[in-house]
Amino acid sequence: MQILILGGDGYLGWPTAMHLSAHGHEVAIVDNYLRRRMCLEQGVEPLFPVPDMHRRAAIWEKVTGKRIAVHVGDLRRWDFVSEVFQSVKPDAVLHYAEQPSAPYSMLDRRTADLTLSNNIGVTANVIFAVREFCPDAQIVKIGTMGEYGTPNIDIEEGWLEIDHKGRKDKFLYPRQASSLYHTTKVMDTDLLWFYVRTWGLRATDLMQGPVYGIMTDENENNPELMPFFNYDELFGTVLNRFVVQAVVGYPLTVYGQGGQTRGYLNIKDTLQCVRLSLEQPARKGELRIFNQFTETFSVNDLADKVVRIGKDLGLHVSIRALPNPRKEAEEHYYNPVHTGLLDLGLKPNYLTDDVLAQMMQLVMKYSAAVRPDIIFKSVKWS
Ligand code: USQ
Repeated sequence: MQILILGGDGYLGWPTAMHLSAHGHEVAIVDNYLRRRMCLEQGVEPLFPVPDMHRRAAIWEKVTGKRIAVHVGDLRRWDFVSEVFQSVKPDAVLHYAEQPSAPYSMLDRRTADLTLSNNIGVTANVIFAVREFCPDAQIVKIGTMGEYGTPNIDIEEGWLEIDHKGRKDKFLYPRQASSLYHTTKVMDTDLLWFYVRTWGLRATDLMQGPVYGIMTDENENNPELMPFFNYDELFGTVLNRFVVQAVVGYPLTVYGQGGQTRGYLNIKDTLQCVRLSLEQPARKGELRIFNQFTETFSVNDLADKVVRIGKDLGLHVSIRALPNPRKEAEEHYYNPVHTGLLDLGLKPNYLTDDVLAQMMQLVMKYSAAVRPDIIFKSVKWS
């Protein structure tokens, strides 16, 4: 397949590009380096330097003989979007091109506006471009488990049948996000569903939980191909942050009571899930939704694991419960269904002690580069 990856420079975008290329697909990536610019703007940086997209594609080609085409530009601009779609002629479009941080979206009015206009505007352009240039291509979009929030009932995979006053119908599962970023993902799903109904497009929306990890099959033994890995409060996900904190002796930043439970997955499983969704596409006129995670943990569960494995590795790891800067339930029911991707063939890489120890050992090689001052800034929701 000819696959166009939007957001190909990011934490997940670049590893996905290599993975799909390694599996025999023709891959083109697009990015405007928004993540890198937001990091510069906020004075935070990834754990290790990451070459730009042209350089990474050249390294990949040298190692594998496979080419990844690179397009640099802003997907909010229609002239750029139409040029890319007409030159690539994709069979499938994988859409990661969003501002991905909940805390960044809650910083101030300007970052809220950027999150809204970038995320909704790019999703709309992707939909318009697919209809105009490649109406048979599947759109695979990364949504988030955070769209559902933490309801006091089981979370289904995207849809809910409702029996009301003796009549039945099926609807998108109720969504109640807990940050502006997560709310833009809810809006994306609504946009997709409207145009799937109206224009008969085919789409898969992947409700992904927080991802952890660095190593994938494609970057092993080649540090220059590792992902853009953040550990700061704005752009780092919680387990990635805890691992870095443990390595440098910074007490683990558990927010509030630490009972916040989410569905987590290894970065290797993100790659599997998107590949399986691309290779076994939704039907025309179908919006298919999968819950993309492999196991659930509370923040306390993760902190306890990191303390235990850290001690095995000779690290001094402690926990510091901090007042929660976010507005979220700290003790709640959480039972989401997640069978759809297993049915497509996902073979999970669970968070075993070995996996966590390997990740810590890798981060230990970069401990001198860690900047403790960017770990906790307390971006408040209120
Ligand atoms: N948390 C802590 N301490 C920290 C950081 C986070 O206790 O130092 C807590 C948060 O309050 C939250 C949980 O850990 O309850 C997860 O936080 P996170 O920062 O790992 O995840 P989140 O902000 O929800 O966003 C991340 C990604 C986002 C993705 C989302 C999936 O940045 O792109 O959509 O995970 S989900 O969480 O399922 O919505």
